[in-house]
Amino acid sequence: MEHSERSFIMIKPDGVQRQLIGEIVSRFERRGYKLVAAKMMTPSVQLAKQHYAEHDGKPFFESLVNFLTSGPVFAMVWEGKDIVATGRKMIGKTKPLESDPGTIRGDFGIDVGRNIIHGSDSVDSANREIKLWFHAEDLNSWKPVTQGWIYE
Ligand code: IDP
Repeated sequence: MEHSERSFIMIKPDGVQRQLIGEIVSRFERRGYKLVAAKMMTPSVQLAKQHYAEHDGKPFFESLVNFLTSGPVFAMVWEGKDIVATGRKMIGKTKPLESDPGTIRGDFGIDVGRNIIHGSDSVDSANREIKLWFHAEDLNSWKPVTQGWIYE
């Protein structure tokens, strides 16, 4: 019973400003996922560009980088069974207005450029993003006592 899939989840500057850190962390905790790393930081332009490299050249790229570097973000690594796909479901669609109520973007957002949170879109992206934002020694291996009540 090893559920070691990991995802990089980041509360963007709008989510931090709107004091949604506790709300969002709580949703992942209550679902049964395990927090293995977290830090608050203001990303450098270089880091933001690397993170969103796949969007380089798109019309919204510059404003996206400006937004992400405008203030502190709350970067996290969460672990558990199917965390990448389930994390995306919990987050909602890229556009908050297209996100169902009950999802994070569907409950708290309106505009795409203020969509509160990032979550890795594949296991490969997760591995890349975790390496980009965290040092290996910042990732905690631990076994929550609740594990046997969440996984059968
Ligand atoms: P995702 O965050 O749901 O994975 P992506 O398509 O990877 O969505 O886009 C990354 C981020 O770029 C989005 O979360 C959003 O902040 C921003 N973005 C995406 N498309 C647009 C757009 O058309 N206009 C403005 N910002 C956009």
